[in-house]
This record gives sequence, C-alpha cells and structure tokens, in this order.
Amino acid sequence: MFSKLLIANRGEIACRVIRTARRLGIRTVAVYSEADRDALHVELADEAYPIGPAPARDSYLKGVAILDVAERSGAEAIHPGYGFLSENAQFAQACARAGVVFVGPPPHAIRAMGSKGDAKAMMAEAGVPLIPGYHGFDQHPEVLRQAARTIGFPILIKPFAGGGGKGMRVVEAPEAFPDQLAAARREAMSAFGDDRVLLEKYLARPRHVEVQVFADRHGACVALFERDCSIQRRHQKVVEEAPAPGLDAATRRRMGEVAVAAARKIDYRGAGTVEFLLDPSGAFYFIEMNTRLQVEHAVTEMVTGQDLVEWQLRVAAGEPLPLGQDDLALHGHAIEVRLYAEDPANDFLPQAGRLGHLGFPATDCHVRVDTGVRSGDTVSIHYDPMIAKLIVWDHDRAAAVRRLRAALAETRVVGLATNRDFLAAIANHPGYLAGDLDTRFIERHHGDLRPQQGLAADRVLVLASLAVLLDRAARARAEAALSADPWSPWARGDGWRLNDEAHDLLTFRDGAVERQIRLTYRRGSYLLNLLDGAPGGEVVARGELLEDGSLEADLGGVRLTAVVIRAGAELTVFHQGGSHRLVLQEPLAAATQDLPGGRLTAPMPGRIIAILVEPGTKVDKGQPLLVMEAMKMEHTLKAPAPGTVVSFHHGVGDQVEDGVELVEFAVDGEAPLLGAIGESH
Ligand code: MV4
Repeated sequence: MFSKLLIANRGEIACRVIRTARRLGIRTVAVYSEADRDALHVELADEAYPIGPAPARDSYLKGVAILDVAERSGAEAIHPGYGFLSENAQFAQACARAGVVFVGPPPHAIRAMGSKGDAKAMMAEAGVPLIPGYHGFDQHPEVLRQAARTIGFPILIKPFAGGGGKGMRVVEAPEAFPDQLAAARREAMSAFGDDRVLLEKYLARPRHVEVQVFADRHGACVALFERDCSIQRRHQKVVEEAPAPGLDAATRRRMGEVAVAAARKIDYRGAGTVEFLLDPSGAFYFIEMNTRLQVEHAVTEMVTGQDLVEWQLRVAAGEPLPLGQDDLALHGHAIEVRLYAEDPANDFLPQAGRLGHLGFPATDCHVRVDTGVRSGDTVSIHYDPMIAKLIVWDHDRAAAVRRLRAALAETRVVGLATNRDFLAAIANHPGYLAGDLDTRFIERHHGDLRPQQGLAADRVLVLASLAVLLDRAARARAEAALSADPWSPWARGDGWRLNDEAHDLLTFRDGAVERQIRLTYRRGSYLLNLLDGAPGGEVVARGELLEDGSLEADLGGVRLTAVVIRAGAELTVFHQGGSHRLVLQEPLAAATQDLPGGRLTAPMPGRIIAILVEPGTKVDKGQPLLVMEAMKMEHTLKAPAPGTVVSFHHGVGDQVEDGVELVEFAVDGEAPLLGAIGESH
C-alpha cells in the first residue's frame, strides 16, 4: 500500500479521500488554489502545497503543477477525485511517465469511453444492449430518413459529438423528420463543429440507472449493484439512491452482468460506472460509461458497507478486489441529495458568498454528511457550488425517505441561497415517496416544487419576535452586569416606562412587506399581537434562546422549538422543516431613510450619551454627530448630507422622547434641517 497519497482535488471529495487514506495509515498531500488557502481539505491533510491562483484552469486543472507537488512531496500516488483531471487521459499518461500511480483506470480505457459514439460501437461488440437506432458514418439524408423509418417514430436525433443531452431533438412523425434533421445538423455544427448525428428510438419516460463496477489488475471484475439517478435538473443529478426502487432481482443481475461485460471489453481497472436508460417495460440500454468515482458513490457504500475509496487505493496499489461478486449483498436503502449554493427562485443561478451559518443534522449510521466547507467559509464562483451531500440509510426506502426529510429539516444555511427547500419539496412529494421516478420527474411536478416563499406564517413571525426580545433581554442583563450602575433603569430589558404599561413595536421586513408586532412586556413573558395577523392573534410568548440560535418557545401554552439565526438585522427562522428570512427594522435605522427633505427626529425614546462635533462645524455626509442610547443599543446619529451643524437642542445625559428635535443642521445650499436621527450599529 502507498505511504503517501496526493489528492488532486478540493471540497468534499478531497476531504472524503483524505479521511479514508488516514484510516489506512497513508500520509496525505493536499493541493490548493489561492481561494482555498483556508479550506477544510488543506487543514485535514498532513501537508498542503499551493498550486496557483483561484481559476481552476490555473490550479486544479494544471497537471504540471500537480505532478511537481507529487515529486517534491514524494507522493507515490495521485487520487484525482471527480471532475477536474479525473477523466483526462493525458494526465493519467503523464502520471505514468512520472512514475506516479494514477488512482483510476488506464489511459486507454479513459480514451475508449471518452467519445460517446465510439463507446457505443465498442459496447455493441460486447453484446451490451444499445437503444435501437442508427450510429452509421453515412449521413446522407436519404439514408437517415430510411433509418428513421426502420427504427419507428418517435425518434431522438442526437449530435454524434455531443453528450449530456445537449442538442437532442425528438421527432414525433415522419413528415417532421427532414426539417428537424436539418436543424439538428446546423445546431450540432455550431455547438461541436461536427454535424454528424445519430438516431435512436425515443424513450418517453426513461429512468437513469447506473451500475457501479470495480475491476482489479488480476482479472477480477464485480458489480456493486445499481443507483437510480433519474431525478435530474438540466442533466445535473439532484437525488440519487440505491437500490433502484422497484427493480426486480433478475433485471438487477442482468444489468450487473452487462456492466461487467462492458468493463471487461475495455480492459477496465479501478472504479467505473456504466450508465443505462431503463424503460417502463424493464428493458435497459447503455448510454455511457464514466471512468471515475462518482459524486453519488456514497449511496453504494451505504447499502454494501464498502468504502469505495479504500477499494480504489488497494486496486491502484496492485492488490486484488477486497470482495468477490458472491460476497457482495444489498442491505437496506440509501438516498443522497446534493445541497447546492443556487437560488431556485432565480432559475437556480449558482450563488457565491460567505456561509454565515451552516448547520447539519447529527451523523450516525443513518445519516452521513460529506462536505468540504464550514460556517464562515466562502463559496467561490470559481468552482462547483456544491455545499454538501446529505446521505441517509435505513432498512427500507420508506424509512430512508423519512430520514431524508428529517435530515433536510435539520440542515440550515444562512448567508446565501441554497436548493435546500427545493430538495425538501422533492423529499416530501407523494410522487417521490411512491417511487414513480423518471428523468422528467422535476418537469412533471414543476408546480409543486416551486419555491413557496410567501409571507411568513404568523407563528414564524411570533418566533422571530420572541427571539429578538429574548436576545435583547440577555444583552441588557449582560451589560447591566458589566456596568457600574447595574440597577439603572436603562439596564432593564423589559421596556419599562414611567407611568405607562411597558410596550413596544417590532417591525420586520418580510420580502417586500413590512410586518409589525405590538408587544407588551410581562413578568417573564411577552404579549405579542401581530398587527396584520389573524384577528385575536394575541399570544403570550415566553421561551429560552440558546447560544446556537435554538429556541425553546411556549406560545400560549403550546411548546415548540425553532432555530433562529441572526446575521445583523437579518434573521432566518428554521421551523418544522421550512426556513424563512426576515429583516428586523431598527426604528432609528429606518429613520435614516428620511434623509434630506424628511422630518428629522428621533423616532423613539432614548438618552443622549455623546456629542461628537462642536456647533458650527462643517461636516461631510455620514459624519457621526451624536450618539444616542435606545432599546439597549447605541445609535450613532450621522450627518444626512454635507453641511453645517448649527446647534444641538440637548446635552449629554438628556432623556429625549420619540419625535423630539435633536439637532439643527444646514445642508450645503439648503435651509437648515431640524433634528436628525441615527442609525443603529
Ligand atoms: C435519451 C432519452 C430518451 N430516449 N435517449 C440525456 C443525456 C444523456 N445522458 C442521455 N439522455 C437521454 N437520452 C433516448 N433514446 C432521454 C435522455 C434524458 C436523460 C437521460 C438520463 C438522465 C436524465 C435525462 C434527462 C433528459 C433526457
């Protein structure tokens, strides 16, 4: 076995390979781009080397730089992970030339499967079933038209040079064929510089079922059963599971045998995946073979109990396969979902940004989280925006689906948009639980899977309000404990007012809608009344807010939990599997919107605690003028525009009621403005 392994990748797969290597006593070498200097995989590895600037083409795709690190570090083998150089035959060749073991198939096998058209021809020779069609070199329109008639409509026109679904065209009937063919060729020429096409029988509702194969260099080759990856969006897998729901044992066995035959045909070595389309009749057809470990290999690991990276390392080191076909068995059911930084409300546009808060479910034999990021990390625009994979396992599919729903409910991301709610909508969809999967699932259930970010439910608003109030009370107590005058009325966090019942108003922005909660302080609780809530929506709320944002609430005697994550004025409430983002409107901050031209007055009671400039001073816009304390927070009053402070109406220590004029301010070139307000900080 190797003593030192270089992982030529990043993110969750790099972390995952490092963990297996460490378990096997293999020292690990990581490589990182400038953007990944503080990344988790760099921290986990025994040593880490910089390989270039952030763009992948200047770092993780630079084979020369990676081989240079292998040489300098003394790594005997390189694991390419997936993506990047994992299916690059030239890189595999360069490793061999450099005397470094490439953990993957031999270069010729990568090349053989590289061209989809050539691969199909080789598979046909190996007796692997192909979709009935025409893959010939003679592209004469008359030949193609005749072939189409022989296949029988509907047919699919696919670019010879293409893959991944680009440029496919369905032709329902013969009369449409000539025009569709001409259009397909024009499109193929502009997309691939090659206008050759192949024709296939169109499968209306296929499932994407792929078989994991493993071959060693001693002639052994096994199938580790199948994965159903039908739920895809624009040819990007979203949900994967093993075994394929409803697949009978006979078909399973045949698919395994066919996949092994395909691997043997190209003298395969290492981990590989043979992809098929399975149609409702139970017939299955080869579409392509992937010559790398796949993102979704984890579900196979969960149902076979094998560590496929360990298998890869042992096979690459020349050892025989750890198990034979008869030693392998399926146990239970596993499902994986890919958590992406993308915005379903914005056509799933990839998101980049800082993960202000990242929370995952607790892991055990039922729940696994493969991730390469932590709270505070940044999701970069340079790489795949996958944040993590959630993988669940249980004894049967229904139980696994329930685990998936729970795991998603406990997955919390604040700071950028993710597809979490979209994944939860799939996991909770009756069609998914029923197992009626096919590659058009998302298209078919589009309406049910759309983001439902309507207004926050009243209860969510109550929970957010309770969290804000408990947080303020905790801060007030903490400040009082630190201040010289712990019994000062300012030290209270309960909205106490002289000769008036203690009450306040909380305002949140919920999307574009402003929502207000009138609150009355009570001993140990708050009476909350949503001003736009259902009538009679008053509720006595109490609870406990913990450091990690978890909230134990009692709303009128109903006890429930939530997690409220605060980032500045932004709150995200996670409750019962959903999440909702609200923005707390700080009254003083709101008033700063009334800049020149509006009445400038302090919108709430407070105390002047500092005057920062002399009257008559010329100031720039935004220059701090005065500090006021209100609602247990300090608020700095800033110049609303370039101008001159004419005078202050109050001194330090003065109490001021809401609405009082604070400062006379002359905007350059305008009449003096009365009062001015601060913004919270
Ligand atoms: C097909 C097909 C239906 N009939 N071929 C999409 C990309 C490539 N993997 C093959 N693909 C398909 N080929 C015939 N004759 C439907 C698809 C297809 C698909 C296949 C697998 C997973 C997701 C898919 C999404 C759309 C279309």
